[in-house]
Amino acid sequence: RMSAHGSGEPPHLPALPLMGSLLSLRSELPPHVLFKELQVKYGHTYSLMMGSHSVIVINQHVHAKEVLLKKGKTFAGRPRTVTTDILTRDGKDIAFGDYSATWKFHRKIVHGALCMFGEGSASIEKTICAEAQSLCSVLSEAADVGLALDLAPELTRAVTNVICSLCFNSSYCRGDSEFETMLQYSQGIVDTVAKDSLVDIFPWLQIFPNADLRLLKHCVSIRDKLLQRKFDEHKVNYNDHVQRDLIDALLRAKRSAENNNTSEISAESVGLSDDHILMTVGDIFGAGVETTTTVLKWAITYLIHHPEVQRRIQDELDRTVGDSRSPKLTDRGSLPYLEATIREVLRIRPVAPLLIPHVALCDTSIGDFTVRKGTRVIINLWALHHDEKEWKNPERFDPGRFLKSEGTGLTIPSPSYLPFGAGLRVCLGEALAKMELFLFLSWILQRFTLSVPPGHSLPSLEGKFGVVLQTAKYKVNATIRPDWARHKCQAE
Ligand code: HEM
Ligand code: PLO
Repeated sequence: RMSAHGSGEPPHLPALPLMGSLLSLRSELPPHVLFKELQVKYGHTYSLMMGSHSVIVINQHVHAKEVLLKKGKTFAGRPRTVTTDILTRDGKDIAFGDYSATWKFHRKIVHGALCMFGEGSASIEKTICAEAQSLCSVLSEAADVGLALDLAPELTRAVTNVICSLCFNSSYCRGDSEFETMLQYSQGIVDTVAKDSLVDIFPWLQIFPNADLRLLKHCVSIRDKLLQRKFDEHKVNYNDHVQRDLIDALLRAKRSAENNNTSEISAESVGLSDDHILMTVGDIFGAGVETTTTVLKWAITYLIHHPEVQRRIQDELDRTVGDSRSPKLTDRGSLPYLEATIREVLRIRPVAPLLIPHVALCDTSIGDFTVRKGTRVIINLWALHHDEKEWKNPERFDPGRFLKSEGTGLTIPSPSYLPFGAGLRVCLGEALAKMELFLFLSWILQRFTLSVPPGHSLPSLEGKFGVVLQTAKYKVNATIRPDWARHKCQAE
C-alpha cells in the first residue's frame, strides 16, 4: 500500500472519487465513522484535500501521540475557519485561537483561575453539591407522580450554574428567562459552528450555508450581548483586592498589564483587549456547559441500557457512602466502579470525536511521512477509542475493562485512550469536568434508579456529529430507591 505512494508522503485519497463516495455515504456515516472506515483502504494515516487545504487524518494512537505530545509544539496551531471566526472574533479565544503569546497568556490565566475557584477549592465542591441537591429534588418531584422527565434542561441548568459561579459568580433559578435564552443560543451555536472545517471536506454541508450562517450569527450576537453585560457589571464592581471569579481574574491581569508602564507589555499587546477577555470567558462558559452536560446525557443513556451497571454502582455507593449522607469528592477513591463507568462513557462516546483540528506550524513529519507547514491534522479520537486492536468488542459498553482483573483498582487498559486530548492543547477543564461527573452521577444514583418510561423505547446510542457528539432527546423515569424513601425528609 505504502510503496504506491513512496517518497514519505502519506497515502492520499483521490479527490474526485472521494467526493463521489462521500456523497453516496453522507446519510449513513458521520465524518468520524467515515474516517475510521477509510483506513481499510488507505491505512491508519492518510491525507486528503479539503478545498485548498491539505489535511492529514490520524486513526491510530502512536501517530496521535506523536502529534499531540512528542511534537506538541509543532502541531499546536489551529486553522481559521468561517464559523469559528464568527464565534470567536477571528480566533481571539483559547480553543480556536492559533498558537501565540496571547493564547499562552490566556490559558495561563484561566488555568490559575480554575485552580483558585475550581479544582483546588472546597467552594466549587459546595457549588456542585448544591446543584446536585436541586437536581435531585426535581427528580424527586417527578418520581413522586411517576412523570417521564426530559432530564436535559435540568442537567444543563445544574452544569451551567457551576460554570456560572466560576465565570460570573452568579447562578440561574428554574425558569429564569436569561437561562432559557442561553439554552437556545447555545444549541444554535452547537448546531452550526465548526462544521465549516468540515464544509471544506464535505461540500454537501454547504447546501444550507446561508441558513446555518444566519442562525450562527444570530446566536452569537445574543451570546455576545449576554457576555458583554456580565463583563460591564464586573467592571463597575471591580476591586483589586477581591477576586470573585474568572472575569475578575482577567480584569486584574489587564489592570496589572496597563499599570506596568515600565515594561513593554501593554494590555493590548498581550491580548488583554476587551474582545480577548470576552472570547476567553465565552470559551470557558461554552465548554463548561456543553461538554459536561453531553457526557451526563450519554452516561444516563448507557445506564438505562445497562441496569446491571446501575445496580453495581448503587451497591458500591451503599457499601461506602451509605444513605445517611451524600457523596463527596473524598469518596472518589472508594468508588472505583463509578469511576470506571465514567471512563467507559468517555471512551465509547467521546465528546470531541475529532478533537479540534491542529495545524503544523513548520515543516515536520509524522512517522515516516513528511508534513508541510500549514497542513491540518485531524486526530480521529473515535477511531482510537474503537480500535479493535486495542479494545475487545469496542462497541460494547463495559466499565469492567477499566478495572484491574485482580482486584478493584482502576486501570487504563490501552494507550489508545485520550478523552481530553493531550499535550499543549489538552483540555483545560478536565479536572472540573471529572468532579462534576462524579458528584452529579453519585448523587443521582444514591437516590434514584433510572429507567425507560413505560411505552417508550430505549434512548438511541447513535451520536449526532457536531462540535460535540450529541445524544438524541429522550425521557427517563426516576424511581426513588427504597432505602432512600425512608428518610425523604432529607437531613442534608
Ligand atoms: C479542549 C475534551 C470539558 C475547556 C478540549 C479538547 C478535548 C476536550 C478533546 C481538544 C483537545 C485538542 O484539540 O487537542 C473535553 C471533555 C470534557 C471537557 C471530554 C468533559 C468531560 C471541559 C470543560 C472546560 C473545557 C468543563 C472548561 C472549564 C476546554 C478548552 C479547550 C478544551 C478551553 C481548548 C484548549 C486549547 O485549545 O488550548 N476539551 N473537555 N473542557 N477544553 Fe475540554
Ligand atoms: C459550545 C456552544 C457555546 O455556545 C460556544 C462554545 C464555546 C467553546 C466550545 C464549545 C461551544 C463546544 C465544545 C468545545 C468548546 C471549546 C473546547 C470544547 C469545542 C462551541 C471541546 C470539546 O473541544
